[in-house]
Amino acid sequence: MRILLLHCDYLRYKTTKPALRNPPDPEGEYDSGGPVVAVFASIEEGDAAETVGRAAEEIVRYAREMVGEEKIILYPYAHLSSRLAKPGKAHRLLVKLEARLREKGLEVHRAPFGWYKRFELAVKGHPLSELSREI
Ligand code: A3S
Repeated sequence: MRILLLHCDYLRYKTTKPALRNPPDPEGEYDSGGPVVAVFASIEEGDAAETVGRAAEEIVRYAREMVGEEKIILYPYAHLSSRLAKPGKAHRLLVKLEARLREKGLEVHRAPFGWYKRFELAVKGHPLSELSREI
């Protein structure tokens, strides 16, 4: 799994068109209305439940300990890897990751899987506001 972590002043998106024949999530739109940690995630071949556990720990460490943010948006993003997992598995693992982050007490929004989206965000720009992790 590859993730890009961005500490943002805001993030908003709106689905535009389906990117898969039958997207597993409905269309939607979202506005964080304030500061949020954006987690752009590419699920890779070979990722498993254990990968999800380690990703959740990394995300909690970043959000809570490094930038002091409890609000997360988990954003499926197919552009961080050339060894992507198939959509069914990728969606399943993202749903698990969402649940794991909630269990850890974070406020989580998961963006719809399998859609093109228009999005807009503002990265805060402090030294820890951009980080990537290979898990
Ligand atoms: O590839 C088209 C859309 O399907 C989802 N997707 C994945 N996301 C993460 N990891 C994978 N292995 C995936 N396989 C499929 C994503 O929703 C993806 N859409 N252009 C963006 C949305 O703005 C996108 O990556």
